[in-house]
Amino acid sequence: MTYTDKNRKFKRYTVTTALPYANGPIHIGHMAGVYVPADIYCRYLRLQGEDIFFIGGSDEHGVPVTIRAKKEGCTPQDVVDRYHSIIKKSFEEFGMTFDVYSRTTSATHEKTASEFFLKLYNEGKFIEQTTKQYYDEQEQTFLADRYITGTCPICGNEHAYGDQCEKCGSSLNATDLINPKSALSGNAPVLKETKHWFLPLNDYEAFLKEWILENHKEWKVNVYGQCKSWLDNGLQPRAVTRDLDWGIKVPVKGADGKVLYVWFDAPIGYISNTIEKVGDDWRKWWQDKETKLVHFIGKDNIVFHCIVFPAMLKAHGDFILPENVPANEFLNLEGDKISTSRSWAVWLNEYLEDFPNKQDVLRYVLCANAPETKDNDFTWKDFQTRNNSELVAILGNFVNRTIVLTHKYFEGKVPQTFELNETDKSAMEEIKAYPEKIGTLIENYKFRDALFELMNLARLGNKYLTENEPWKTIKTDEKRTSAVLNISLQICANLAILAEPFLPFSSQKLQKMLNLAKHSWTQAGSISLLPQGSAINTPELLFERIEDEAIQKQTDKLEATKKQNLLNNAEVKPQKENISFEDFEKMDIRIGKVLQAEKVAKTKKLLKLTVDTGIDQRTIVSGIAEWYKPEDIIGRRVAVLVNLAPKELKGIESRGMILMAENALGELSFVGCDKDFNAGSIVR
Ligand code: B3M
Ligand code: ZN
Repeated sequence: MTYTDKNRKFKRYTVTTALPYANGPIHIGHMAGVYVPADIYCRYLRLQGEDIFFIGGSDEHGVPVTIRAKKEGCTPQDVVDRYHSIIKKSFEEFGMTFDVYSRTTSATHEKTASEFFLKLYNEGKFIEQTTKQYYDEQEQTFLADRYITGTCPICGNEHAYGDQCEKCGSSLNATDLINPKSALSGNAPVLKETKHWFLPLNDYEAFLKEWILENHKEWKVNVYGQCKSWLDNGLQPRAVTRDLDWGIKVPVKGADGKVLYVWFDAPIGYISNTIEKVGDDWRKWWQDKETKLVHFIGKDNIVFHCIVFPAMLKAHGDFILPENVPANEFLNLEGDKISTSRSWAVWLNEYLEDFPNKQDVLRYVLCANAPETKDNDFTWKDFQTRNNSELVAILGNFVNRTIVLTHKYFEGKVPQTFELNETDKSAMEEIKAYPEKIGTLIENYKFRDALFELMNLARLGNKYLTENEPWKTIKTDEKRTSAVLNISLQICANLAILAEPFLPFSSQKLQKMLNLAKHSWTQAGSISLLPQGSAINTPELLFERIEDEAIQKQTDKLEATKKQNLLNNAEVKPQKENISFEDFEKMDIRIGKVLQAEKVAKTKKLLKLTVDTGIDQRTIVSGIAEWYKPEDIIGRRVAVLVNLAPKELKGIESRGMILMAENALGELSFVGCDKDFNAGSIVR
């Protein structure tokens, strides 16, 4: 095995994945950014026989949870109970091989995090500082940044949050907002003094600079770059406590109403979860220099895992530091930023309802398109193409052809090789290189490239089979056919082993089909994985085509979300200038009944209506054809402005106007009369 992280051999691995906030289900952005790569890494290491501990868990403190609780009218505990189990289930269903998946509301975590804080507190590692924070006098509570909204001083967006403007992306301080308002009471908050504990990050600057900028030049460019920019700008003390009633109580006197800042307790959650699972044995995973610690996270968590948490660990003194933090960039969805609050996401639980048993397809697409070096876009079209033209057409097709032919010509038994010719030998050489090629890429966190190489092995198989045409040679040369199918089956067996980290469900299925015994990673690369004469099972399709209708259903769903978001965020038009009652009285509005309706030729929008106004039966041309079919509105009662000056439209004289309500999307709806009133009734 080649070790590229500074070429150092470690005894064991501790691998962590960002603890998702338990305020919503898991979506494809989380999976592509963090969990798919981490699971590939851990499955691979296990196949290499490495000793690893793989940690996950839910982050259950913090303001996002309290906001969701407020919205839903329940307690924060209700929220985290619900989402923790949804998230945990999704991870299980997608084959995540965590050694532990726990939560930061556990008793073990409370104890571990409190003790961590106390050690630093007792050793004088914090500074106490009194600052002014926004306070809601009506609710008698300090306000977290997320609970304050106001106008962004940069772009003028009136709905910016106290920590960030989602419109222009600027990060803000609550005190930067113009016209700040409390999200709790709607009142303007006041500034009030409050005491907090700060970790003086500036004291760790020199250490961090040397540790990262000098000693970890091998970190991913995006990670190293972000660290460098933080360090170049100079570090400031950071508050590790908050005025909030949801979280771990600050375990010292005089700290009533204060809790540990969620970003102080959450990373300690990695340690607590280990303790919860393995008891006293936890130390070897966190305190032994022979252990390699790797954090899988998304780019918004870089500063916490590369700067703040290492400074905490350093301040504590007993811990190892991460060897690597292979953070990914973001995955977008159909061109837009994924957002839980705007429901712009593909949720794992919903995906599995629509695509049952297709976990590997999603794992494949998210890895093939992972945002490893830059933000990337997930589109349903690409999902379909990758399934149909890669998984089905390349991998599935090769395996299927091989197994079907083996049954056809050799009664489902692995045939003999006899003599290998030059083509076979060169195929053999190529196969031999794959385990190391793919493994090295995985060890260097290049999961996309690794997956691409796996598919190259399937491509090699397809090419080998196509060029050697066993369906032709069977008529003249059974020995040759036998050799070709043997080698093709051996390639299938190699694929079954090497695909395990990426496509665990399909790999299992394939191993079963081949009756392949359990192998380690390094045993792959050989062409004697399947003994001659051993029986293989009947072929089952590894992947199936995904048709247009299934994709259409998903894009329709997203369209509906987009529409709903537009409606939710639509600005209400400001009120017009006042008018007198006399002005209003000039309008003669009546209830009319639609007698006839037809489309106006050569127009998209117009309907020609005959309306009984009570006064007369008249023709009115109305721009509603996109929203109503003529046959559906006959007999309908509508509001008509009858004394509007007549106007010719497309050669038809229109006398009056049908009143319509219009929403933010420009959709029209009749303004009705919900009782059976006569035509001619007045509206006023
Ligand atoms: N819950 C943030 C996030 O989900 C946070 C990660 C904690 S890792 C210790 O992006
Ligand atoms: Zn802004």
